[in-house]
Amino acid sequence: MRQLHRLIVLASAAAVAVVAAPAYGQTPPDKAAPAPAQDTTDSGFKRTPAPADAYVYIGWPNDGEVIHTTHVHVWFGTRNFGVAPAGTNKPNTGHHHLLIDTALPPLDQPIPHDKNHLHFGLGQTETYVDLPPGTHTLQILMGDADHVPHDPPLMSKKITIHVRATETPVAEAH
Ligand SMILES: [Cu+2]
Repeated sequence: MRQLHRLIVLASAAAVAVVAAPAYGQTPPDKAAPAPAQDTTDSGFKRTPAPADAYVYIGWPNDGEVIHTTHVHVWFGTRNFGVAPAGTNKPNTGHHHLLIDTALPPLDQPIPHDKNHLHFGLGQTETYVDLPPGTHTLQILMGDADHVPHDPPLMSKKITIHVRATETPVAEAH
């Protein structure tokens, strides 16, 4: 009896899965060329494919750099991959996100939008960030039109920088 009940539960779960499967024919009609298939993640967000040879990098600062200002210039770029504003559904493009002092967010859903996750949704490839003196980490993570990381995700190396105070520091008491 218990076994039978389990079978019924499994059968209904399978039925739900079939219903939830992406329907065919939902590709927007304005696409001239067939777009690569998008996978739907467990969280329900589509992940846009990225070519295997695409990569993203931080051009400045260098890893380990000592920066003598709290107003830090950062620039970044891509190779074998285009930059497009958020909302642009063009294959092999995305926009940059600068992750500051944080680990990678979940890669199957939109990148958070807060002081640790800056979006460059206009397609910018450089910025200035104000960082307090100390050690900080920076990493770039690309996001697609909907701010979801690509599949495979495009992320730069996570670098560490050392920010020194701009003003002459007050003598420390010992
Ligand atoms: Cu974004």
